[in-house]
Amino acid sequence: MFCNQCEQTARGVACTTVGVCGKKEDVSALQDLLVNACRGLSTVAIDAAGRGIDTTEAGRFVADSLFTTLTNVDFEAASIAEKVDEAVRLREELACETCAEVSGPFVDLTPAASVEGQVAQGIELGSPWDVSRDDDVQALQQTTLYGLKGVAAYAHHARVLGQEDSAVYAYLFKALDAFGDASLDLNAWVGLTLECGEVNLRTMELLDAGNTGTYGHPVPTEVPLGHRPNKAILVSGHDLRDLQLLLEQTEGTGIDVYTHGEMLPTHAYPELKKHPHFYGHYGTAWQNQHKEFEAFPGAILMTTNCLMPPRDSYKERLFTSGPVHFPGIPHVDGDFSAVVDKALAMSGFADEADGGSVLVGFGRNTVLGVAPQVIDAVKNGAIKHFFLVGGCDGAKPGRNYYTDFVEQAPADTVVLTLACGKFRFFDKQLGDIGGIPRLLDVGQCNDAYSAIKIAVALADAFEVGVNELPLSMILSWYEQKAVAILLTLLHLGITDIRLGPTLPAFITPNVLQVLVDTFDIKPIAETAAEDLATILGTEAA
Ligand code: FSO
Ligand code: SF4
Repeated sequence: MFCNQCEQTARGVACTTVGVCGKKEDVSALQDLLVNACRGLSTVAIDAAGRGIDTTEAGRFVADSLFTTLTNVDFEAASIAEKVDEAVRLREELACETCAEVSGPFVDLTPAASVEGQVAQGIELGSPWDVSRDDDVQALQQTTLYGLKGVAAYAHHARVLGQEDSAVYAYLFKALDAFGDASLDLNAWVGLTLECGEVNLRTMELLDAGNTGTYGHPVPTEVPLGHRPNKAILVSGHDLRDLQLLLEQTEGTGIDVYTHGEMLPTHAYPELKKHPHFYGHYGTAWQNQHKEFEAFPGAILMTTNCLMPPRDSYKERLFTSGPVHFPGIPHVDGDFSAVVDKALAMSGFADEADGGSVLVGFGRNTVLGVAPQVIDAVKNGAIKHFFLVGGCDGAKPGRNYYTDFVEQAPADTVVLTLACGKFRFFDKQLGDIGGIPRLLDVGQCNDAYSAIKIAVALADAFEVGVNELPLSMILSWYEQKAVAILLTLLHLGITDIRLGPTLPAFITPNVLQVLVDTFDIKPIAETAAEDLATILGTEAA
């Protein structure tokens, strides 16, 4: 196996025997086979679209398939093998027997009949990028592939809420087909990689429309971090639709629903918060789930990443939905009665505990609703600088930089945050500047679009470009949605981004140099104090 797609990859190079995430060699081989099968399907879909055939189903399938290959989503060999078969079925459906033959890698892939056979096939066919190309082209192919996986995740979430755009699927086909095109040089791959960022922006726009169109714009909402005496279900991941269904199906059962990890910002959506049993938030970021799930006295539903291989202590009360699968864990889609039954059979919380609260709901609508006050505060010097401290959390050491950064940010600065990295500081009391909270939770990683809209609106108000704003982006990455978001920021021409805790293993020194030269992207410094001093032009403390 060779997997280098996430930040915790072994030795900072690649996982080659078993994933640090717990992914096994058979699953890795099947994921490679599935991506390769999607490459063949994409080549045929491009040809079919040229013949006027509707390829929407194939587009949806490719998006869903790529989503399952994200870090911490699908650990189950059988479910991936089924998708390989489905890729081939769709490819055959789109193929034309009487037309000129379509050529390209994997356009005639025939999957083995058994899961074991497909594993062997996946190993034999290898990684879904062209290993015969030079290292820099391979690096850009990998960057594009990982960005595509992020796009695929957002496209899936958007589609579940009724939003899709055939242009997004067309890009998935185009990029996957391009992996086999030996005529594309380094520059062409730079273009395709940045185009991934452009398509991701469109995809995040669709998701934003799906979320806000279905559930309303997030409003500032205080979320309890304690608990109250009732039966309980914990919902983790990112999927708002699953949460909605779960809230509806638990209505009147006496069960309270708690969020975990990236589900925290969902408390701010009017159409979700209206449920009185949508009570509070429990726990922190994904990498703490072993301890937190173990201690939770109810059923647990994992809707998307980041699932860790579960411990025996809570295995029998864990359920997966959507793209998530784990061997031996019941998969439930839409009908959550098994989750409800499990919660009813458990003790739930026996007592009341006041754990304090956090404020969420500072999406673009809320923040731009107070734009005049924010602009005044900047003009009169009350707010000197904005920091977007956003991105994923993770288990590796070095991430305390982000906690330090927020703690040490001067009192005349405002911190916007999103994604699970916020759990390093989400409950810090940073106070306010003239009524504007100093810590503003924009939402999930899936809400990066909202942060971009806020930055663009502020730039418009000051009649400058985003790069001229007193705004610095301090990002943390872990998995492939973060790659897609980073490519979007680069596509928008945003410079001077600080990225940590380590740079991606799939970036070669030459590609890094291009990023540095063009976008002035840089790794985070050793300490937060150093970066704060550089950004603010002050002496390090
Ligand atoms: Fe985190 Fe996981 Fe949301 Fe990621 S829970 S790490 S970027 O999947 O998606 O922020
Ligand atoms: Fe390793 Fe990350 Fe790949 Fe898992 S997803 S196998 S941890 S590189």
